[in-house]
Amino acid sequence: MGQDTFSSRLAPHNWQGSAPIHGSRAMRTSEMIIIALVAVALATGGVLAVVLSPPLSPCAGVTGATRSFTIIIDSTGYNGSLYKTGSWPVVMVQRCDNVVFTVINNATESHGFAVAYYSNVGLELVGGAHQTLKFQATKTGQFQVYCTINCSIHRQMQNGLLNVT
Ligand SMILES: [Cu+2]
Repeated sequence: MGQDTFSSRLAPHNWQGSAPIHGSRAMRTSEMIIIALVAVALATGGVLAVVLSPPLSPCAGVTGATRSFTIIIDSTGYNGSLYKTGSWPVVMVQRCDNVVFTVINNATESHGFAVAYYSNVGLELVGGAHQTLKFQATKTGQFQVYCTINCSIHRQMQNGLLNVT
């Protein structure tokens, strides 16, 4: 500010001296534009960060109970599903529970074990294998439990149900 006053006083006597006044004004304008651009960029970045950051899990900070289930696969399907009509096996948990499936394939052929939404890829178990599938049941609803390998009893291994309430 003091410098402007000094330059203004010089201006009538020294046109060269007046040049820096316009120069410094121009610089201040460009500085303001840069600051404005930075501010816009920061604001946009902030908005993008909010938009792009993944939503918090509905179970964040919630320690759900652990619910363990054993699934035996053999020539009668999942826990005897060959002899059941309707959904079988049916597993009931509460939202945010930690679900643990221990899957034991007592058959000689390979079988799959998938849970819709939670593990669509699921497990693949060769004959005699056992594996564990774990997840937190963050979403309520009814989710199909099914075999993913085209086995000899495939149709009777499509109607398992996980019920999350
Ligand atoms: Cu199958």
